[in-house]
Amino acid sequence: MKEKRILLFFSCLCVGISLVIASSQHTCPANLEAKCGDGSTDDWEGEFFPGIKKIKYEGPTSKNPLSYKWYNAEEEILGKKMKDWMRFSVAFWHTFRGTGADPFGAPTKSWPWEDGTNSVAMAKRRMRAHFEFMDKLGVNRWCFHDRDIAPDGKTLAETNANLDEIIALAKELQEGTDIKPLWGTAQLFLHPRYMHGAATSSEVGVYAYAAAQVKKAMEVTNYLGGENYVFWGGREGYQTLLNTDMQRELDHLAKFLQAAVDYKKKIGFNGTLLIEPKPQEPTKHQYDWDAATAFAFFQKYGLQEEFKLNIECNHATLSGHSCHHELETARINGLLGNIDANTGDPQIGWDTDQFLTDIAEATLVMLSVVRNGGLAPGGFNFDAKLRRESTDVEDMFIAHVSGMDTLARGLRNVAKLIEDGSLAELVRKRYQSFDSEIGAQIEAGKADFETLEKKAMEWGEPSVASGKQELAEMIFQSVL
Ligand SMILES: [Mn+2]
Repeated sequence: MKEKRILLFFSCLCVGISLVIASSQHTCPANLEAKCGDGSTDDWEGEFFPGIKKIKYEGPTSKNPLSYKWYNAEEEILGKKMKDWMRFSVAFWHTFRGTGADPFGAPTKSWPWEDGTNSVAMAKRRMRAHFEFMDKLGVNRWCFHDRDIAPDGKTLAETNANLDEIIALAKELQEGTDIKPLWGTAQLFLHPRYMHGAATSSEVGVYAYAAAQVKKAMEVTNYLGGENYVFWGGREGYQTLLNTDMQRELDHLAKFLQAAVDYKKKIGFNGTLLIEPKPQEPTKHQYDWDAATAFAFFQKYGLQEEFKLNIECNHATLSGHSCHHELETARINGLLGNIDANTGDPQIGWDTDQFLTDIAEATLVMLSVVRNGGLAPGGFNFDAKLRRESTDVEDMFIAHVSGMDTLARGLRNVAKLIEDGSLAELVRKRYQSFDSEIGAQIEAGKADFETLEKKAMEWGEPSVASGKQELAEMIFQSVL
């Protein structure tokens, strides 16, 4: 059934792409006065978003959809500027490569700067649009997969040359700004060669190809001043254990990650390496199931000092956890490095990657971030796409403004929770019996079973206080 769905997805995608190509003629942004390249060169001088001015903070009473109501970058909250708590970044793949295709339908977006090709010239124009978008949004970080920003060539060498050309342009566009990548990564899941996985493929040639791709992606991320490097094991997992040597695949994955650590040190890349857990999709079982599974994997292979986690809210819910659970699991183990700020749909069963707009969830997310003392050198990236039915250029801005405002509002709510203090007091009181002499002995690992049995005999039936769950919820609701 699943295979049929995937087949359907690809056939839809192909039909969609050929439709777009067949019907496409060269288009320019709406600003027709601007110089418009013919698609074969990158001599682009036009404005891609001519009707949109820089997005500004206008406060919660503003009705302007192209303004921030809660995110005020320079405002200080809990001892840090909002921009330093949030460290927002634009995800190139969703924002500029998202087509609106889903498992049942063709692409719906036809952005005015797209000419229907996957050429290097088109990649350059798209990169220019991306930089104008960041500038107007007021976001100074971005993240990318190697293959989203530059097209595949006929050979690996040609592909690397394509990537170099786009990276040179990105470097040029970054110059004189404070823009840099929050992180880079290698796309190791789209191409058919990766159908059995990359680092966990049964084919040694694929393992080597993936290593070469990660090597190059780490080099260009470092060259652009990227602060982190992410591994999402797109197809690192299995479909059936009947044909899978799970132990051998996990050993291969660990060797691959260790080689990445070694290469990072060799080239002097100081960025944090991040693993992004996900339970399933596209494989039936992904090896980085959730934060706890990834932590166990790190410990088994001695990688816990070299990696942190990039927690994605939609992946958290797919694994049967809340986003807050995954963030706290990562945080208490010293692994919270970055957040893919998105959300799933409570009724749709797959990874829908929607912008996070639930204020309660955003407040819980920000509670973990504040407890973590921030995310730096990590941050937030919007691993979120416009809905299939949102097809106006303006929607790209509105979606980001809405996602950023929701998290900013979450941060403001956390400040209120901390200032109010009653939730922390409720938790403190709940555990106060451990503030006793015997409690301290237990926590210091000095209370053996004989000592505890003596206490249990002496005390008789223990008294058990109310958990106050409804009160905790009432306090939490009061700040939303
Ligand atoms: Mn996702």
